[in-house]
Formats: sequence, C-alpha cells, structure tokens
Amino acid sequence: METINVALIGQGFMGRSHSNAWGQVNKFFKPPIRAVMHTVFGMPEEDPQEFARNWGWQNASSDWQAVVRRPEIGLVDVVTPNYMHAPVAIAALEAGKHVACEKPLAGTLADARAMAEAARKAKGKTFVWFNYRRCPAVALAHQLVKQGRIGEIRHVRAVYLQDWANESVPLLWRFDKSLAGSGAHGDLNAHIIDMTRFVTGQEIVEVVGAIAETFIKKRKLPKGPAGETLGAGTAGEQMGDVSVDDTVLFLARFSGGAVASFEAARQATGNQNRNQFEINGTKGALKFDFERMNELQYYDATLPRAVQGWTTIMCTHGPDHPYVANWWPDAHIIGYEHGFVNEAYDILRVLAGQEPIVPIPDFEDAYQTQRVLEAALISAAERRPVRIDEVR
Ligand code: SOE
Repeated sequence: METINVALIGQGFMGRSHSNAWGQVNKFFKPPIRAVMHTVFGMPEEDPQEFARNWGWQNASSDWQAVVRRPEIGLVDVVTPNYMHAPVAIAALEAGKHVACEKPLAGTLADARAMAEAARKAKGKTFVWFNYRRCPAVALAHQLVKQGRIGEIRHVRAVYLQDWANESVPLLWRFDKSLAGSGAHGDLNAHIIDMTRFVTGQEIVEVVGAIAETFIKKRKLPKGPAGETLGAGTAGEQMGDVSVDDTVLFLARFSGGAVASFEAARQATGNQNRNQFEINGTKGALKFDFERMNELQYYDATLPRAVQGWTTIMCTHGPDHPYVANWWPDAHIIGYEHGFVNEAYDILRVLAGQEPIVPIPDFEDAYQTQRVLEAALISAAERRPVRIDEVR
C-alpha cells in the first residue's frame, strides 16, 4: 500500500482538528494512499514533543524550514496563523512538496497572490481546507443546484456569526493585522464566500458596498503564547491596540445575476457558530445552518402551492449523501471534526490521481475568494462599489 509522509506545520485549534483527521482517515476511508503522521512543527514554547506524543506524530521539530525540506516528507499541511501561510507554503512548494493550507489562503491579497503564483510554477499539488464544503448537507446543496432543482438563482444570503470575542479575550493573533490580515472578515466571510461560490457554481463579480467595524479597540496583552483556542489565553495587565475588524458586512453580485449579502461577526451575541446560507431560486430554495449541520432545508416551489413547504432533509443516508457511508448508519449524525477527515480523504484521493468526492479548492481557486475579501475591504474603506476585475 502506497503511503505519504505528512508534516503538520503549526499546532493550536486547527493543529488538533488536522491531527485528528490524519489519524482517522486511514481507519474510516481506506484511502488509495495511506497518510503517515510523520512530523509536527511547533514553537518551542508550544512543546511540540508533547503535542506529537498526544496526537500520534512520529517526530516533533521547532525548525519548520528544515521540516519542509526533508526528502521523506511528501505533503506539508499548514495550520499556522495567517501571516505564516505564504512563507511556509512557498518554501514547501519550492522543495517539491504537495501543500495543504488552512483557510483563508493568506492574511493579505499580496501573500495570496504569491502563493497562487508559486503553485502555478510548482510540481506539487495544492489544497485549501475550506472544511464546510465537506458537510454532506452542503455537498447535497451543491448537487441540487447543479441538477437545476431550484432553477435560476435570484438571492444568496449568508452569515457566519460567532460571539466569543468579548472584552475578556486577550489580544490573540486573530486581532493583530500584522498576523491575521483581517479579523472576522478573513476568518469567517472567507468560509461563506467559498461555500456560496461552491454551492451556486458562480463567481462573485462585484462588491456593491461594505461596512467594517471594530467595537473593542483595545484588549489586554496575553501572558505567554497567545492561546489559539477561541476565547482562551491568559490576559496580562497591559493593553494593546486591536488592528482588525470585529465585523464586516457586504452586498455583492454573482456572475449569474443573483444579488447577495454577506455578514461575518465575532460579537453577534446569541450566535455561537452560526454559519448559515439561504439561496432562493425560481423553482425552489435551500437553507443550511452549521449549528444543525446534518440537515438541509429544501423548498420545492414546483409542487402545488397547497403543499409547498420547507422540508428538513437529514443528510446521513449512505449512498445518497457523500462521505456518510464511511461513518455511521442513517441519522447517527456526524460533527465538526468529520468534515476535516472527509477532506483528508479527498486530498489523498487527488494525490492518487483520483477525483475528490467534493471539489477541493487549490491555491488558484482560494485566490478568487481572497480577491472578494480584498474587494470588500476596499469597498468599506473607500465607501464605493468595487468590481472584482479591479482586484488582482
Ligand atoms: C474561529 O473563528 C474559527 O475557528 C475559524 O477560524 C474557523 O475557520 C471556523 O470554522 C470556526 O471558527
């Protein structure tokens, strides 16, 4: 059985979800190439040896430049804070590796452009972990749109609302523009831009208007490593300036003519991880809410009006809904972490020359999402419409 040695660059929240994915994928999916959890990189203060022992990595290192160049490494998986995505991914591509990178592709458009350019020149394949595409319900939505079941799309309405970022949360890397690039925008709008591009099969062609706001302008500096777990990190006494948004909302147009609204927020009290879209077409509509991630709401407007209504589809039926046959019987629902295992399987399928179950964005595709993110920031700053053609 062919294998591939994986190197994980970074720890934290995504380090845990990816370690779980690489540890589970061979067991549940029988991939054409088996993943070997070879090496994990962590900063010395993150104790990569303990992380490796706990999660089953064979080796640990605090020298990422050496790790990405080791001849036995086949795939480099980047889960660092956003500012390190470009240096690590480009070094790994130049070393001839395949590279998977957490979303967003980068903290800035310039970094994302450099990564897409490096990918064009490289022999390695590239992947970006937009994990929500691999919720079976989102994949079903994509299939129903592709089959024409909701007709021509008129409206797209998407929000990604969280409420963890209250005053008690210290100045984590996510609040520092030099490390994150942007705040809720790049963190959360990135997901719903990618998801709606995937489900509709269309591109966003214009940001008509946007608003960005930072409600909490100063936060306590963290003591020790700025804890990655949301809301964690022990605060010191000194204060630091927040340099990113707490929320960005924007209006947009899709290439097929649909109008759209997007909203990302980290202080939307009452919404703990509400990653939600509603798509209205001429023959029907679809609604997804990650807080009920196994269900897709479907409205069939071709039925007689007397019996039209929202249907709740439980997306856990083996042959009809992707991935679930490898997990559990009908309605034995799956969770957040399963989307990452599903993606690890698709990455291994692509590396073996097979089609993924659900398309995976490469760096070029994720760069299109980054261009929309940038267009919204320009629109908010300059208070004007911005066509995506303007943003390269
Ligand atoms: C933090 O907002 C975060 O962990 C995001 O970075 C993830 O992409 C999202 O899936 C959950 O929330």
